[in-house]
Amino acid sequence: MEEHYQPSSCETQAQRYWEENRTFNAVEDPRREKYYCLSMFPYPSGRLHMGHVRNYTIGDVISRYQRMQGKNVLQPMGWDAFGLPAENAAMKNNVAPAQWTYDNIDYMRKQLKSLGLAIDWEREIATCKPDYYRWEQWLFTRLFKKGLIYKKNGIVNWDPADQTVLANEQVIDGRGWRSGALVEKREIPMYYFRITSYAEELLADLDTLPDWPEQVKAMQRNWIGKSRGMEVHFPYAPSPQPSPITGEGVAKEVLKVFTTRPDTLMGVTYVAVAAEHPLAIQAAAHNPALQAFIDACKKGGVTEAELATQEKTGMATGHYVQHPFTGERLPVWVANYVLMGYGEGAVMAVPAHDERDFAFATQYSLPIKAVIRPADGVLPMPLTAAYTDYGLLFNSNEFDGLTFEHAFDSMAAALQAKALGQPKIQFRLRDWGISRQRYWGCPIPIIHCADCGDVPVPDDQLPVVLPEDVVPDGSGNPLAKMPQFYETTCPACGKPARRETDTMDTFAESSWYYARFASPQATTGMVDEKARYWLPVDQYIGGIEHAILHLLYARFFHKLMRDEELVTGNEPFAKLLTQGMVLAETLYRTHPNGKKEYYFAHEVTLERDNKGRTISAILIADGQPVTVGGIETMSKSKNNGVDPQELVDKYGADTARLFMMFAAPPEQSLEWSDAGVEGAFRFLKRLWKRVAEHLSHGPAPALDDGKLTTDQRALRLQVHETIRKTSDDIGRRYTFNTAIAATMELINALYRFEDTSEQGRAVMQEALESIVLILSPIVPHITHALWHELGHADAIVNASWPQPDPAALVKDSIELVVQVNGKLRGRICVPATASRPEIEAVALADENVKRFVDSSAIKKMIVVPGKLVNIVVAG
Ligand code: ANZ
Ligand code: ZN
Repeated sequence: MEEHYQPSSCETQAQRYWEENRTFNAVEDPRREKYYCLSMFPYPSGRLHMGHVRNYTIGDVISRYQRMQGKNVLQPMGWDAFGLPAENAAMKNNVAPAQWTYDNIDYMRKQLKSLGLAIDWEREIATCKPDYYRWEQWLFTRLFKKGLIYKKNGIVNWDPADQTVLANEQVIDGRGWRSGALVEKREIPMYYFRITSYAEELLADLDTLPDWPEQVKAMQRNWIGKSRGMEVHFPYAPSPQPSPITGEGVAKEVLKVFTTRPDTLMGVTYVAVAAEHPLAIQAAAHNPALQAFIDACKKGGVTEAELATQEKTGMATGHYVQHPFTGERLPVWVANYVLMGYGEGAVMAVPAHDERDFAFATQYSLPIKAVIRPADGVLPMPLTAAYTDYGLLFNSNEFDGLTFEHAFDSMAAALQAKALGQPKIQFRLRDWGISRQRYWGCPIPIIHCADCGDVPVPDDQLPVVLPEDVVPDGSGNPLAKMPQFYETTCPACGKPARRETDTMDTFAESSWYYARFASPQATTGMVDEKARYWLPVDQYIGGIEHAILHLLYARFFHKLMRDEELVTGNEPFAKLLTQGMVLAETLYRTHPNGKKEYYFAHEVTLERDNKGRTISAILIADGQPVTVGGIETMSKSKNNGVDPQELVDKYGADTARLFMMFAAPPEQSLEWSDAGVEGAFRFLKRLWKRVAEHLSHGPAPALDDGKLTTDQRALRLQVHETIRKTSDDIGRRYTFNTAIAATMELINALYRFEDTSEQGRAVMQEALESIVLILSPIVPHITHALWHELGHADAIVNASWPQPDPAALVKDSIELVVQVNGKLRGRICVPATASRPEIEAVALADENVKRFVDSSAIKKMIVVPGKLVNIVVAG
């Protein structure tokens, strides 16, 4: 055996062995329990970053552990290959997005392989390949025919200089990121997935996922946002154009609002509509001031956060509606705090009981009418703020005195009797717009025919192949300038027709890749019957940044595919782990203009204290100090990223993996530390050395547990306690760090154990084998080598997880707590075979116990075997 640990040769050999033996190729076997472990696949940006390494190491440890449990494990890998960065890189370097993407994939695949991940590479998928996206197109056509995909106008960011649609992230301070031109909003037709049809199920099924983090489920519930409320109709008289609606005369039309507080209905003093509401548009037709106000509203942000913080402004339309019960005339206002996309795009405003309405009414001197009071008192009048709690109704005629629940039912009945409203469940979730006016994505399989309308591409014409040799120039979608792409014939009538040139949101591809991995080469469908064997994913691992959209869309797709009878079960991911961020210290100088300039660690000389913490830093270039900033997420903009490749090149993949798993539990953030990396490397060297030292005494004889000395038994006890503890840490709790800590303690004990007798070596052999097995999911290369050195012909990757030996776990001595009158006063250690009087004697001899016990006052002693001694004293 080599005297010293040499990571690179260990790693090459182990990886070659796995590759030659196709060790990780997953084959369906109904007789074996399957385990599908999936880490979120990467976007092929060019190089792996530390977040990837962490994510994939966690998945790998879990996969390898499950394999050692005898499960039939599938761990696949692929590429989320469509998307905007490829187009940006294409423009910058004048290379086609396809070429750029495939080159990146080749490089990153090599990097992933160098990490020694137990991946079935024969299942690799790249979502930009026609054999993948053809099935997405196929599903699209099915859903389109079912009405689960439909077309409507949507609003996009339009860059008038570049004549192109911009993604939200391409709009910086209201201007196009390349042109600097002021961005406009444009309405264009787009396709939408009717995800709202599944809102109820997407919400309810969260309760069937006990192994998802509560936080993620809460975020999803919030996003889906179910509200129980009432639709209320406010009648108004339709006015023959162009005279304004007056609210007088015969009220034939109704303005609908959605409210969660129908109990406040008698407190409505005005009605507010969104700037895009038809009533607003109608009223503005003859009111230039109102039109100007509406235009100004549209310029503002549309996100909820922006709406919540912006100043509330509004303008009266001059129109009125009638209160559904009293017939009172209520003014209609346009208000910027009303969203067109929610409910009916209109609200019944109750300033006394809604904060936004209160602020608005105060600003525009609109009446405030209180109708809800606390159950145990009265409202302080005049109101200085909205009273938003539930309470009892007053000022509400026949509804006076009712509680919220009773008022809800009574109002519902009264409204329904007049056909002016009914209870309604409202979701915050919107339908998913998937049209993107971009090149590098999956073409939407629709053909536009002047006679037949939107015709889905027939199956035998799929896939609609995206040409791969295109270099976009930033001015509009290149597909729309390629007649060879868009000129086609109508599949229905055969006349010339135009192919859709929009591509799909790339969230579509990542919504079903988990299923495709079950049968990645299937040529007859999205998946084949193998999906029944592998799905659902038993363990899914990825970043918390995907807690809402990606996971919601994937859950939605699973239900869509289930309803197409492609998969079974209601959910794609049985268990979810969201790993924490990788952080590192920042080094910077603040320039006089306030800007920070960040430095790489290699540009400075660091001085550290004995705990490895940085105390000061000097820039090598000029010898002057640099500020040691806080610990922040590794990022390009802060120059605090550590390149995993450098780490692997310098120490090997095992050190990188060990450090990642030791530095923090997977769900917490992980602080980068060079000292920690060196510590991980030293530990592996120590392990290697201990095995080499042990083997230098020749092969160990068989262990005979009847012949062990006390010390030998003590070591065996620690070995088997370590097995028991690490099984729980790795298998159930996923606290890989504490498992590693336990093996470190065990190695320390092995260094203290210098017994080279026959049985001493037998115990040592067992201890080393156990450590090597326990660590093998975490550091698979070094353990591959050590396992062979320890005398095993078969590879460790085929070995089973070690089992604790109950006989070894029997303790020679046990610890008992000693109580005096029920209070904990000491701990004693007695032989496991000690008799009752012996235990009592040891308890009474304990120094601390003696301070609380006057032996003449002892009334009785209770001994609970294996647990405690309670001494009852008088006084
Ligand atoms: C009257 C009322 C009185 C309201 C009151 C609240 C308190 P959630 O819980 O999110 O469903 N609303 C309805 N549609 C809106 C829109 N398009 N834009 C902005 N706000 C809208 O919220 C429902 C409440 O939000 C509704 O109940 C409505 O105001 C408002 F004391 O109606 B409420
Ligand atoms: Zn046609």
